[in-house]
Amino acid sequence: MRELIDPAKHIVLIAHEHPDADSLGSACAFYSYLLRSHTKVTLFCATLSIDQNLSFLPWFDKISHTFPESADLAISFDCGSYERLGIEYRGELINFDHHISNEQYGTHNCINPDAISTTQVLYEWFVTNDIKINGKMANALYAGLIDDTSCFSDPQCSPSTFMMAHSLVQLGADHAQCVNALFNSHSLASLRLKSKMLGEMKIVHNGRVAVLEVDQALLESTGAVLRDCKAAVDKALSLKTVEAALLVAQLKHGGVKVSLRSNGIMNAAEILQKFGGGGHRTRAGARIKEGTCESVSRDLMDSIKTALELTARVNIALA
Ligand SMILES: [Mn+2]
Repeated sequence: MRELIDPAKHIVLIAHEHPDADSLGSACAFYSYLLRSHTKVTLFCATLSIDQNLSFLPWFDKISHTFPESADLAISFDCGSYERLGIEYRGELINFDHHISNEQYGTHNCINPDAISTTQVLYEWFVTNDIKINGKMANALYAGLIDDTSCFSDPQCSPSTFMMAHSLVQLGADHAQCVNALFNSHSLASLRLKSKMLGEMKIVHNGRVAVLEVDQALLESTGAVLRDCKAAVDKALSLKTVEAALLVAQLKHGGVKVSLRSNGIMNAAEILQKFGGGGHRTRAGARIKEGTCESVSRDLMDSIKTALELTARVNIALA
């Protein structure tokens, strides 16, 4: 990897569209590192209106929405598919990621599906390559770690997760700042939306599946935005009997956005891959261009039920 990075004249770091703290945190940490050796580095994101809760990340004010023509190397972070980059670029590309569904679209792919966040993939890369992690880098890497683990509540957290957290806090990551920005800075609109969504949530399939549907009217009446829907679907999964939570949200310009959460019994990424999406075993997403909330919800419910039945049968066979 370094043989590609060292001679590059203009490197572009790409966070995916509608970035979260993992994607943007990774790109920001890498930006800090590259400033030591390179004069031309661009921090790029195709989305114009980035969640302002992420503005505590270092170099947030450096984000550019124009892809530079002179780029001779691009590095993407946390982008499971080429489409998520939000641009057309066919040059040299390093792909850092942890999605099990990653399409390996890079000319070089550095993917670890066992890593809990892309910032973990990066942290391990820095450590292996003997690269000093300064306070800014530590904070950006830590932000991605707590975002992707929902502040260490993900059952997949392992000793390596806590070792990484321990070391990043020692290196200068600010736990209070990250937690407050990512978990304690809700807008009133997002809380109103969450309460309405949970109020209208349907529990089906013997209490094993929660379904939440959101249309544009609900977003407008609460003043919330699409990314605010995430909190309710995560909450739905916390119900004792629920094994899968499905969110189907109507998009402004046609099509629907789907988010699927699983307690790990069913593979969410596998299901949404059939619908052009991807992600992880416990969290996956897709944007479906054709169809309405009802039709997509119906199609997906069939796949979810089949997957749950299949795991039940496997469990009986193993018992
Ligand atoms: Mn991630």
